[in-house]
Amino acid sequence: MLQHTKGFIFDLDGVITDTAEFHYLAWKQLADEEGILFTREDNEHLRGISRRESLNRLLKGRPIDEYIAQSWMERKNNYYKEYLKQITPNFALPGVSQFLEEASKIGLKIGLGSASKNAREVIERLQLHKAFDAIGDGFSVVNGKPAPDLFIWVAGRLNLSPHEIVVFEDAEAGIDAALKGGFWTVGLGTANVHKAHVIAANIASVSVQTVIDAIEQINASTH
Ligand code: B16
Ligand code: MG
Repeated sequence: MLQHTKGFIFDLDGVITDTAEFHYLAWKQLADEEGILFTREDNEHLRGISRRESLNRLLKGRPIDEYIAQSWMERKNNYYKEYLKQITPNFALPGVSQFLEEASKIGLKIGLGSASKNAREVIERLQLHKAFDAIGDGFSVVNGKPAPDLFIWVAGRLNLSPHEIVVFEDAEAGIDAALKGGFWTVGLGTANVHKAHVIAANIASVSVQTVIDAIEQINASTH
């Protein structure tokens, strides 16, 4: 069978590493200082969502002036960046670097598609930046996930079409974005990823070949 999968795009938080806890601690500090109730459960709904949209959800409809919104986001980001200093290559989730190596060995192009404006710093601290042929982050497009724009932007950088790429995501907003863009999808973890073509617990529980085979099989059965 002619392999039609030519590239992989990975989300960052929840797929390559787990920065969700740092996002939680940083938002929590801001929320506590401002007397806003914010729980770990609330934080689960911020997965894959931009910083601005996260603040809107944190405020639960409470209106604030734009200059206050900007200063709160800056404060949260400063707290978050302090946590990022702890990141070393050991913070990559299990199996990630082997998976990336395996994928590039068989000639797949590899992209990153993260909503985070800190994605480059994180990927450099993980010492994984050399594994990526293209990095799309929170600065790349105007419309973030669940809009498909970011993944389409990365696909363009990889010189591939969406139907030649598999997107790995841990968040509903990310799976929706990838499906809207016409990508193949692998949903990872415990959040709401049931719409993905293939579902797995994490990267360590799949191999590059099992993912390709599963996608090729679905593709063959729908043509
Ligand atoms: P920043 P991903 C996302 O990363 C996080 O899941 C989300 O919680 C965060 O709000 C967003 O990045 C923006 O992050 O404030 O650093 O720009 O999952 O798309 O890699
Ligand atoms: Mg994510």
